[in-house]
Amino acid sequence: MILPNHNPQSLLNSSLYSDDLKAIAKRVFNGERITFDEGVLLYKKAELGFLGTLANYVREKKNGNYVYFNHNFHVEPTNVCVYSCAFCSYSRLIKHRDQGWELSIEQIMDIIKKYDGQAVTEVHITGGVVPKQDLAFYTELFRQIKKHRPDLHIKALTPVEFHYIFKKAKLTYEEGLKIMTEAGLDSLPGGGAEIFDKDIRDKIAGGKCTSEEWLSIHEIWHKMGKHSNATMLYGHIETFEHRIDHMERLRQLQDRTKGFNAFIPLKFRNKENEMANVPEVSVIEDLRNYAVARIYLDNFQHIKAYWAMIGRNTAQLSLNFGTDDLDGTIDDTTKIYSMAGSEEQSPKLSTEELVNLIKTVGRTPVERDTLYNVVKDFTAA
Ligand code: V47
Ligand code: SF4
Repeated sequence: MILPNHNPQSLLNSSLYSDDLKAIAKRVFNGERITFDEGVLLYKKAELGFLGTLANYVREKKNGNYVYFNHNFHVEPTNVCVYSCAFCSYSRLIKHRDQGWELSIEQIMDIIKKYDGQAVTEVHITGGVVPKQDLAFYTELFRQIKKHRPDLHIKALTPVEFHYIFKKAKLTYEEGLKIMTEAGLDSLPGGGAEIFDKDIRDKIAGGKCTSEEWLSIHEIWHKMGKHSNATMLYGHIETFEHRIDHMERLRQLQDRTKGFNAFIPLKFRNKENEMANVPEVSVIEDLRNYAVARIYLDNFQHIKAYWAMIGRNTAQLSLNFGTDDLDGTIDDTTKIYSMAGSEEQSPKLSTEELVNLIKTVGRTPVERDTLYNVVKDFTAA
């Protein structure tokens, strides 16, 4: 097991590190924010041990020894999509819709009802974008879910879907989000952010909502007193500057609203998509990226390692490189990552497995709900 140095101050005395890196460490120990250029410098110059030690310091200051997870499952209403993002292994274009699935409200309710009597707290709903799954479809779906199970937190849809649905319904973002909330929407997942730089976004995800639209929808949502997550798709054709630019835009929005719960770096997986020629980055790069995110995003409380995407072993390792959240039990209900080549071909973990995974690296598991209220603290268990 690679462990960061648990005496972070030793970074300042070590002859291994240059003065510019030590200046960044000093700033972090003083509780100060690092700059754009310093973020880029960390990516370019700092090795894994340095980053891990610094990120672990921040992580323990913010979240102690705790690692959060929840009891959740996914619903993917369709994998047919009007868009054709180059990195997506999952979607089937409208013209190939016979190869995909498009669930009806009844079919989705059958999935929801499978969890009757089980201690799940969240349903995560997202998928492709199709004209049929419009405002009326989702508001009716949310109403039926809440009627059947009022306590189930609905974390659903991204600005990619909202932008399309609201435009079609001739609604402003404010009007549309209000209607969705009244129907039962509780919070937003972090998807669709990809990478905010326009040139790269146009190349890999052209046609769907812009970065400004993504950020605007989250800002409006936060100003309604609601919460959401943010993701970043990394390890493809972007540069380190693009990653810091992405995090900088999120950091600025978070300063204004404080509405983000967690930041979730998503590793580009290259199986059977238009970008299959782009090699995947190494596990070392994954850990470095988690660490830089933890150090840079000083106003985000949680950094999530999404185990279904990164694989449970790397997710476990990342708990020493800045992350404090593993997402949830999932129950083999998402196909996005298995189709893109994740190690996890049937993502499903029992509470016991998640708890053991966390305890094995000496951390304390805490079951949370979507908004990070504690459901069960496993300190004594
Ligand atoms: O937006 C699609 C990504 C996202 C690939 O908020 C890919 O709790 C890598 O956002 N390689 C959807 N990534 C998933 C998502 C998410 C997942 C877990 C938890 C939360 C949360 C949010 O998946 C998409 C896109 O960025 N994605 N294809 C791929 N080949
Ligand atoms: Fe559609 Fe989302 Fe896949 Fe893009 S990433 S093609 S928007 S399902």
